[in-house]
Amino acid sequence: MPPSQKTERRRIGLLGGSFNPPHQGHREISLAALERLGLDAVWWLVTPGNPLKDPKIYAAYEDRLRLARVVANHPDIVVSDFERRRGLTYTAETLDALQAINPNAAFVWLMGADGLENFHRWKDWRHIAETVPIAVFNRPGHETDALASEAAKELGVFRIDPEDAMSLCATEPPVWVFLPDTENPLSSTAIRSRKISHSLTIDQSDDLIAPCGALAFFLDLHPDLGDFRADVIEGLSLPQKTISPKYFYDEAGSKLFDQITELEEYYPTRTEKEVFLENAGEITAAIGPRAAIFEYGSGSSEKIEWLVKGLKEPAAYVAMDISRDHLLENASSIAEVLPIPVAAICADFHSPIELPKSVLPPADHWLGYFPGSTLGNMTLGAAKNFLERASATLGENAQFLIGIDLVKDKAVLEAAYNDARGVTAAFNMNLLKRMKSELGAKLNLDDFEHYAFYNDVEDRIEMHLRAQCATAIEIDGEAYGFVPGETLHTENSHKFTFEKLERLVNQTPWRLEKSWTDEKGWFGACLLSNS
Ligand code: AVJ
Repeated sequence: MPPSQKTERRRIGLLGGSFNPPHQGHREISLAALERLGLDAVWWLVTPGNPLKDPKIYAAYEDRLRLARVVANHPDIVVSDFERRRGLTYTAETLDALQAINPNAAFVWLMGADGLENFHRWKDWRHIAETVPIAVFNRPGHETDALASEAAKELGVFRIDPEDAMSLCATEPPVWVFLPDTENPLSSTAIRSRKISHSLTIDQSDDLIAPCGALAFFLDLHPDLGDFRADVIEGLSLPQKTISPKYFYDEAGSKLFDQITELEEYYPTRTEKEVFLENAGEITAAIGPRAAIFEYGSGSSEKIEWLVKGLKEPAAYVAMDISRDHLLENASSIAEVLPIPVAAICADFHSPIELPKSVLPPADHWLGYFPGSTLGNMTLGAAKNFLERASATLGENAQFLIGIDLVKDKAVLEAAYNDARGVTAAFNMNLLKRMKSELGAKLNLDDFEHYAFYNDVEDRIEMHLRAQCATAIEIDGEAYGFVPGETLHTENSHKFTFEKLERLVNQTPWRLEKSWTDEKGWFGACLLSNS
């Protein structure tokens, strides 16, 4: 690793314990560590203890956590329940887990002199000493016993002078320092007034949990999941009956969509993959080094792997999706395989999103990532607003990589939404099934048929549910009548030309930097820039 990068690593002191109760000694050690070791932050790792052994202590965990935050009372001391979240009891395991999810942090283990006396009894204590530098802070009356302890003796040759404490974090372990004068940290006032956008980890708010399992953070913006009943009633009351395509994706609908992506006729998924993989070298070169990636609507987080492999020193990957549980599951599993910090935000991209950038290692710039041609589901006005919000979220000097489905032969387009096996029809009809089962709607499924066509005035595929006879959908005692041939509009899927996309983009802070397509020109990848 080049030296410039090493100095950028966040220096994080770790103070573990039961904090039962937390007291000023914890705080003094932390303040001394911030100053003497030049740390960016200290994390207090409150250990849950063994729940089987002492359920009473376990029950008090929330109290210990809360009290620790009160006692810490410092912007650079972060109280973390990481061990409880991960179900970890041994420091050796905790360190491995923390390093795995925060590869850019320089961790140092902090302990009081009393801790050193017993250190050789800790599970895998030698592994700990080989994993992180250690700083031992004197506690009154413990100096002699601590320095005579088994661990102190065995690690004797690795002890450095207190004068060199500033270099401890950057020294390859095993290495340790004994600081004899902890009691009076010289200028804790100075430390207190220091403003650092500190750690890779905060978990002081209910909405921002960091770290969260394998994730560097999880931010819950509590997206409005929509009220299916209210939206159906409102949509059925419009002159052109309409319902948002977001209601396609319940469990059955999501499974049907996955099947659609495998269909012979449905070229977009497969062609997009081809465009991204065939041009990966050029795309990742145009993105440049040390980008942090924010994916809109990350779904199963499959498409991030198209990029990460080729990117130079990617800084982080933040997955965003509206479905909380799937997001946590998918982001957590991608976190295990990606070599960079992974985080997740539960949000709706139709609302503003603020990225907690300071919780991640610093990036050269942010890259928005929006594959899947989902931009095409929005009206042009909505797409414009979305691009504006994205520029605000990603910040100055950002890039935005978007997948768009391109205008092509009408027969190809219409076949993709009228597959021979009727999977798209089932996907569309699933909305009516949901109305029956979830809203108790009275309707006759056989009265409706799947109807999809290319509207070449608007350049879009439209999907509708069309009444084959005079019929009605009855909800809450109210009947919404259909004359024969009348439709319920369920989705728009806009198709672009690069020129049309550029016209749209030019009405926003973005400019089209570069674009790629496949041999047939069926699908496009566009790289935008707002600098
Ligand atoms: C996931 C919105 C890109 O518009 O092609 C597939 C959804 N609808 N078949 C698309 C969809 C019908 C798909 N998007």
